[in-house]
Amino acid sequence: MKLRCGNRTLDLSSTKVMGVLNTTPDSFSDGGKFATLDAAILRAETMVSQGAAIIDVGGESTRPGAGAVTLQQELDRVIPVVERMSHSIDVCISVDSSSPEVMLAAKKAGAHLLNDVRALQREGALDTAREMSLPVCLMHMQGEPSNMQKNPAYAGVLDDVYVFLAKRIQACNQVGIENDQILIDPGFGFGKTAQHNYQLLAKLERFKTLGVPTLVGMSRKSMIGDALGGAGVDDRVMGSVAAAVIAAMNGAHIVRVHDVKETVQALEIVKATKAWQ
Ligand code: 7PM
Repeated sequence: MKLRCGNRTLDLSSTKVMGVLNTTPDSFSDGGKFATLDAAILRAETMVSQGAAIIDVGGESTRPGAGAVTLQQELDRVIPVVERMSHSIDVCISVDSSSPEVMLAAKKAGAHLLNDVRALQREGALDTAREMSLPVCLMHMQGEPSNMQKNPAYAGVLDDVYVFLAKRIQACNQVGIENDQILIDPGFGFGKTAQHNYQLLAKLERFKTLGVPTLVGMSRKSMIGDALGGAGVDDRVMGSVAAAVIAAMNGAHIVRVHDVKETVQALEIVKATKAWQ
């Protein structure tokens, strides 16, 4: 499988790493503009030097219980980074947003991939994605970040997530976004208990029949901490790398991670092993 990312093509025959670039809560438009912008670019350069094939730039804090950010806050956090990266780093740039305005501005600033945790369900998002003709990752989320972890419940998490993603792919096809422009993501941590998350990880291969590449993001999430007796977010590197390896062995094409160097090394071992399967 391949993924067009701007004027480059990502070869997804071996699992690729997407590095998470968290923009700080204070936007770049404030006094700290250059300090935090320089820091963001330095971080992106480091992740690329460690082997990240994609850098994911997000401005909306989607952590459970997070309050909503304003559109302007999101623009202020994301656009300056994408703009600077597109002129200074040779890498596939993805923008983690559900807002059509942010998507459009990000493409103008040089982004190559849309990563929408709401699977283009916001008003205008589907049409904007079609107009921009950028590849898009459609992710499953139950509820909203402010309430999604209150009491996640499914008739059957695997079937429910699968059917949701199949319907969103169909919605994209109906407006002319073809499957070679689409990725899917089960949305680990987005309205799921630890058990739901591990069922999705164990049976990740099921999503192959959707016919598009799979992206997963488990890095440093509570599903890792839960399995490690409540390990804090800074003590989840090994667990996150183990989850990335399992996902890659179970067919994931892209893993979205904070710890790029460690994950890239682990995926080399996966690649060496898969060569003989
Ligand atoms: C809870 C903890 C919820 C951490 C969300 C997060 C994903 C994403 C994020 C993902 C895709 C975080 C994430 N997670 N995009 N954006 N898949 N496609 O890393 O799993 O903070 S936000």
